[in-house]
Amino acid sequence: PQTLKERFAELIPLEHENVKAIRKEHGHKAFGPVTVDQVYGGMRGLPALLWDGSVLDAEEGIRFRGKTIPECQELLPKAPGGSEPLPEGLFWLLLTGEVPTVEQVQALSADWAARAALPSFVEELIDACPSTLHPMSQFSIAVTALNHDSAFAKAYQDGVHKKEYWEPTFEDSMDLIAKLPNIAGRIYRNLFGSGKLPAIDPTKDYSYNLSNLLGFGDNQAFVELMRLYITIHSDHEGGNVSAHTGKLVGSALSDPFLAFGASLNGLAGPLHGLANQEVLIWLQRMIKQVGENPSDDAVKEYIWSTLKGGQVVPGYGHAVLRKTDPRYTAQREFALKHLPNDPLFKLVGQIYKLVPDILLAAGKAKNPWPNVDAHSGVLLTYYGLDQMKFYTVLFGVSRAFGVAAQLIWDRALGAPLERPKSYSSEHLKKMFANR
Ligand code: FAM
Repeated sequence: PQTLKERFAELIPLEHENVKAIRKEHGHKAFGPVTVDQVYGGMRGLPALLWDGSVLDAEEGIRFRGKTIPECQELLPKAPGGSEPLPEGLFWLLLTGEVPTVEQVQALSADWAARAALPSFVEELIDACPSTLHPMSQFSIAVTALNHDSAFAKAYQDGVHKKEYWEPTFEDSMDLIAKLPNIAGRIYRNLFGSGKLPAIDPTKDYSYNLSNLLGFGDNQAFVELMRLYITIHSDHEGGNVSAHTGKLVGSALSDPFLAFGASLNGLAGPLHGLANQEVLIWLQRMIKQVGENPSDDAVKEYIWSTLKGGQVVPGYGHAVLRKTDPRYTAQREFALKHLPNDPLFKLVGQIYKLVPDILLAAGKAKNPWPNVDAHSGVLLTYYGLDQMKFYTVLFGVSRAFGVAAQLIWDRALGAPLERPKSYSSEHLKKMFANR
């Protein structure tokens, strides 16, 4: 079957024509005013980025190349006997906009398995990290160190023509994605496990190999969870901190390892990817205070105490979404199917019933509904992966799919260095004094 690289190479000239036509017809047209509040307020809603892989609708949630999560679950190839989409198929979709065949997905699984081994110095770097160093910092160190063998960095030094930038970027991106299970598995084993790491099984899919490296390979339901987890955490349009960071750093022609290392540092923030760890810490604290079957009043009291303490309720709210995150709903459906009676799952459902009204009553959050992080830790805990400091590493493995797909397209389309204008407050006061 045609490989991903061959199909992608065919699509590049078509996309160049598409962009040229759009800029010819619309290039001079304006979106509208940019307000001073947007400059002070984190650029909310500012039209600033282009990314065809996924778009986030405030009411509907994410669409990957126009397809909702349920549509991806239905259309993307599955593993034999599995019912969740294979992330290999999601990556093919993000990059090409097309649904691959099972054979094409199997070839991608095998290609990634063949690229999975880490340089020994990277293994030693990970092993040298103290157990007190957060898994996300260890993850970022290891990914950045992969720059050592970057095909793009080498090609650039060798004077590659800018029309060819996409090719070594593609190779680095394949290597990046392929090496994440061994990095994540090694960090997990060093912190929480023991013994020798299992070898990558070249006949199995990506999610199986990741699960196996974490010690859950023989748990079919966990492997299925990984397939769903990696699919839904992969991309969330271009403006979220980790995707936006990767794009920005890549625009300086830093290779995919340096760019994704930067993404991981953004993902490690409590308002972004670290929220999935924060949710579990918040839940455990609540259980310590009100027990495992609390009354609604006790839960309400705990939620209010969080807000009164000047903290955020982790797993709720979103900078773009204004409805329940479909990534939350997809996880809820998985839980209803696999762990309907789990006490922590029931608690998440009870909190879902109570938080939105309280956030609305508190009157600040623009979106009182749950996001992807409100549910993910509960599923992982159920299967025994209850070390919450590790959760954002799994989020990072998945987000590499979206960041890498963007980097490949950016280099293929010759995306320029990103350099927005900044102003001082004094300057703004003068600019708007008489308007
Ligand atoms: N709990 C308490 N207050 C919240 C809140 C929440 N869940 N969500 C928003 N607010 C507050 C926010 O802190 C701000 O207060 P201040 O004016 O005092 O700064 C106010 O409501 C207006 O904020 P907003 O416009 O509604 O939200 P933002 O677009 O500024 O921020 C989030 C969006 C996601 C950072 C925010 O909702 C939040 O902090 N949520 C909790 C952390 C979390 O779950 N993050 C994960 C997001 C997820 F999508 C991801 O990236 N993994």
